[in-house]
Amino acid sequence: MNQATQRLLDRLNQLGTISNSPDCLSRYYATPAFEKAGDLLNEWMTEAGLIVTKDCVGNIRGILHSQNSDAKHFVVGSHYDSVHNAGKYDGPLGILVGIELAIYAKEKANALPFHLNIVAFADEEGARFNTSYLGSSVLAGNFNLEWLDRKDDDGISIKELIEKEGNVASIPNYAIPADEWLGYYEVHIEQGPVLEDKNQSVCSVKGIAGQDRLTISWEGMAGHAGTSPMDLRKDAYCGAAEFALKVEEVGLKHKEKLVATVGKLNLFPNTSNVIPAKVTHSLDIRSADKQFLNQMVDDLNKMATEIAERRALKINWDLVQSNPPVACDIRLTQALTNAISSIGIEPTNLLSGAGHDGVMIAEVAPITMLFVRSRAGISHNPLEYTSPEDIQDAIQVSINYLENLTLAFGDKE
Ligand code: HGY
Ligand code: MN
Ligand code: MN
Repeated sequence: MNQATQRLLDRLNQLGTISNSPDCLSRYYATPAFEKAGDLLNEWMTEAGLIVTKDCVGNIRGILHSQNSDAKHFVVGSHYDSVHNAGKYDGPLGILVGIELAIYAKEKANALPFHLNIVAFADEEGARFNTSYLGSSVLAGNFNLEWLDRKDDDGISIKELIEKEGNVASIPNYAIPADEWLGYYEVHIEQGPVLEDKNQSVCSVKGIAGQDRLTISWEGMAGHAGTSPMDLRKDAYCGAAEFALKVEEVGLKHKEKLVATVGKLNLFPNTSNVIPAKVTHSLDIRSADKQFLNQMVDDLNKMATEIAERRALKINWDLVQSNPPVACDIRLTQALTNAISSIGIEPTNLLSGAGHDGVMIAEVAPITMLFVRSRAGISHNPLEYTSPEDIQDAIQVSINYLENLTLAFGDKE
């Protein structure tokens, strides 16, 4: 294992211990563990010789400047927030490969025809507020001010958190203007089984599936579990449960092109001898086909309304975030494919079912992604694992990709 891979693994393991929970890796946006991980990334970027800034949303951005002052920006990054009970590769791997790229490029910075930016994005998962890509939307200049009033389970708003670090009015200042982007590159674990089936360490990505995130609440009536007749109840949980099974049914029926998940659920008053009065849950639904995705969301909305009417429940259907499918840039992906072939790997181009920060950045710049094999396709789970050998391949391919871009853009800038 070479020095870069060893250094990356040491850092990845260190980040993997920085958690808000003693029992599992849990690093939600703007929590103490998140801040601690950010400080460490800031230190490593500075050590690599980057000019580092942190914005009020929490993105940490290190720049290795080209000698050509009006060169464009090539951004390499990923996220440093996590889901609850997370694996340690999801997000940090891409940031740490970026830092290794900066270390590699440092001594040849003058030859770089672009400003190399390494970015640790603040809130890709959206686990705390159910709105994802808060961080990357800042750099892309498409931060949605409507998100500011969203509150977490403790009633804290995004606005309050940002205003602890700075002011909301400054957010547009942190964007890279669309005409100053050269492109974006993210190295990320595949989080699926294909590379393992193909016995391949890495592959390029052709695009990212569309995703809608909703928050749905059902309101019935609290009642005594011992005295309320079964046929006279307005049980909010049974309504939500019936709907969740409908979600699964629709997903199974269209399993070739749809995934749908009810992953988070809050119940009130959440007491064993009280009929649930209110249930609020998430709905995460995805497809590469935007029209079909819209149709499925409409169909599920109709099913939910029918269940609510039949059970005399009040329903609230809130579309929190809707991201269309995005395509990776063909030309830049060709340079990445050449880098993959240059280490003797058969090029494969996969669609990503998982969302990534490139979804936001694709609105203003060409994006590329490299997937790295996940053992048994497991992710969002402490069993998530990627081998040192595959990580070493990912670093080498990334270096070769940077060299290909330097050649391709060197004479044009
Ligand atoms: O949910 C996702 O696809 C990603 O992990 N944010
Ligand atoms: Mn991720
Ligand atoms: Mn994730």
